[in-house]
Amino acid sequence: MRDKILKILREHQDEYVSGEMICQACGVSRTAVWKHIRELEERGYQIDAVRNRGYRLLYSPDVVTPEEIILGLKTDVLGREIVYRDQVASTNELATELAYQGASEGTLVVADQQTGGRGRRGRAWFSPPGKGVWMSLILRPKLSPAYASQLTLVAAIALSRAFSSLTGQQAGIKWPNDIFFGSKKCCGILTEMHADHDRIHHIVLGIGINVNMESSEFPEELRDIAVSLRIVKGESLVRSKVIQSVLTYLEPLYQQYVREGGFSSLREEWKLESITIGRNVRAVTPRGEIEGTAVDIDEAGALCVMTESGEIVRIHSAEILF
Ligand code: BT5
Repeated sequence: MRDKILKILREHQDEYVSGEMICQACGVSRTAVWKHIRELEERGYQIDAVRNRGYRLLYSPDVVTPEEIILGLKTDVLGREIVYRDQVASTNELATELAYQGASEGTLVVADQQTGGRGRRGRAWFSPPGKGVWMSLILRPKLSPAYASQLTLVAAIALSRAFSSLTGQQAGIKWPNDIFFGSKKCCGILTEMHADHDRIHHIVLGIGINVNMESSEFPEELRDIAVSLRIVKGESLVRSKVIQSVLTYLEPLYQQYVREGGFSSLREEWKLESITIGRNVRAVTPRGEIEGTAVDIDEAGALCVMTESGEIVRIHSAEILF
């Protein structure tokens, strides 16, 4: 109901909308409309209420609530269901719980703040309130578990494209799960899978995006390695629009990944967004370090590194240092 009232106010932003008209459009009483208006105000919306004229929306806050994300979202599957929390330990954790409870394909879990945001291998992800997009998508591709990690690469293409278009600056993918501007990270991906031996039950695709932080708002240890879309663009962005843009770029790529059975058909597109290929890298793998030049990505998404001796090593999982 709140979504509907907000939509009406948005459509008539330059004028007052009578309480009567909202009642009729929504099929509820005047008292109910007034209650919903109060709730919107509590969430940071400024609504002018004038006797005998009605309501007018003056200001919408930068929030990542379902009503803001849904309005103007053009996807068919991704984000059609949205679960929002002001604060959560980790959206990946909550999404996993919801996935086990049967949440549908494309469900988006989003929080204003994470108190226990996670990176890979138990690392922490800085997720303060009001400044970023901390979200997880629940996906149920009918694919073998071997393809699950490739979804990280597919999502990275969408994120890199979305960020370039939102900021007007070129973003790029650092294999496998980071999006960079220049030498600094603005986004990380954490893909977690739940499967049995031949079938994916669900994948939780976690995405953390630094949107509106200033440099000084990053903790000391991140200041030299992290960046936000705002710093890159030189002005702040509306977080719900960032989410819409990411979902819009991701949906067709995700559909292609499911239809074609994995990442291989998207390999060339990935390379166009990559800042990894052609670079000298040091890959820290569970079985030791490999140094060389990143020369390609293979059909399965492994990074191909040519060592000094000319040998090509395929790296499936590693920490990459430039
Ligand atoms: C990642 O891990 O980059 C994956 C991050 C995924 C976060 C999302 S937010 C929504 C969802 N829910 C979660 O709980 N997680 C996902 P990794 O490659 O391991 O990088 C982690 C490292 O990045 C840390 O050790 C820091 O050095 C650095 N880091 C932490 N917070 C950062 C931030 N906000 N911006 C840039 N770098 C950060």
